[in-house]
Amino acid sequence: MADYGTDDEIKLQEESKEIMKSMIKSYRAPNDDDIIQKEELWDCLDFIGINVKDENAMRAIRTQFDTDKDGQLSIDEIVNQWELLQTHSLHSDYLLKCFKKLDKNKDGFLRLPELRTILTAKGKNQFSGTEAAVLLEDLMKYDKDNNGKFTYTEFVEMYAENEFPFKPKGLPTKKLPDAKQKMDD
Ligand SMILES: [Ca+2]
Ligand SMILES: [Ca+2]
Ligand SMILES: [Ca+2]
Repeated sequence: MADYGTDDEIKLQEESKEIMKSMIKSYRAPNDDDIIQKEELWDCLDFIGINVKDENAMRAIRTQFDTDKDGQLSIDEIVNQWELLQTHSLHSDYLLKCFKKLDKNKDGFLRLPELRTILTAKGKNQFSGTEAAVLLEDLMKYDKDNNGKFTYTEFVEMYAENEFPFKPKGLPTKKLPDAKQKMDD
């Protein structure tokens, strides 16, 4: 059975996903298609245990979790990304702020040079060039679509898997890691 022990370790089995999909379908009108409309998104997510904090967090869901970029969220997109949606919803303030900070050139992706700059910036969490290179190479496993950069959802997964070098110790806070706060180039 899935382990719901901690926020950082939220996993859902394939079987559970199928159950969740049919739950959503049965909850909706029989003639509805598999697209979750904007106005029913809050309800639908709430129904499967995802409590979206605010409009800001919801906007990120509508844009970042639309995997096939067709402008809509399907039941599959929601259920297949349930763990990531859960992590996003639990930590949306922190994650969105952190992503925005890290995405220096504001293109919506975290690119390796952006991350390298953060990691090697002066501060008490400073990495050497070599350490940063090793770390980034390891993090590339989260580059699921192999395009050499991280989307928001890939970034959320990195965070969920607790392999997030930019995370402050202990519980996430709105405070950014020291390494980033002290960028004084
Ligand atoms: Ca879609
Ligand atoms: Ca960027
Ligand atoms: Ca990627």
